[in-house]
Amino acid sequence: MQKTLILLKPDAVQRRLVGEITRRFEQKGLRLAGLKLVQAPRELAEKHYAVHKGKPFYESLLTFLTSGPTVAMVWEGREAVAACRNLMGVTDGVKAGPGTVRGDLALSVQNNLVHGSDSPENAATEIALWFKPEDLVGYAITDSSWVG
Ligand code: YYY
Ligand code: MG
Repeated sequence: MQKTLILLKPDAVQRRLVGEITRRFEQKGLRLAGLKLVQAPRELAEKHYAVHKGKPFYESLLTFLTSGPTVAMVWEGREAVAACRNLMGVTDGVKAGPGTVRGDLALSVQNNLVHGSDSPENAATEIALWFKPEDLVGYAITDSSWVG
């Protein structure tokens, strides 16, 4: 089964939206494989957003991601990367569709509550940045044959 990294960024924690957002991934039918609260050091934020280095919003993005605790999660399931990106909505909260996390709960581009890996390859890299292999838990979900 495919895995993806989801971050509930510092604005989600500060706005007390951790439960509301986590509920959406949970109810989709994904399996929670890892969960931790992290005060990200700058070095981790730099590695996580390395692809955006040099862009005008890069420094501000790093300041944001290190400005308070982040909830890091690994979710697993069929096409987990795409399933989570669909639940999140597009980057800009104004443009994100209703029913998505960003569309329902965000108005900003930068402060858009959630990060989700954009490919299975990037998911593997990002999961390794935020989690040790032993932090991930494998277990059976009893309704998995119903979820598909
Ligand atoms: O994957 P996603 O989070 O939807 O967007 P990315 O294009 O990967 O950008 C990462 C992050 O950077 C985005 O969530 C907000 C921020 N950002 C920004 O502050 N200003 C932009 N013009 C583009 C992205
Ligand atoms: Mg991205």
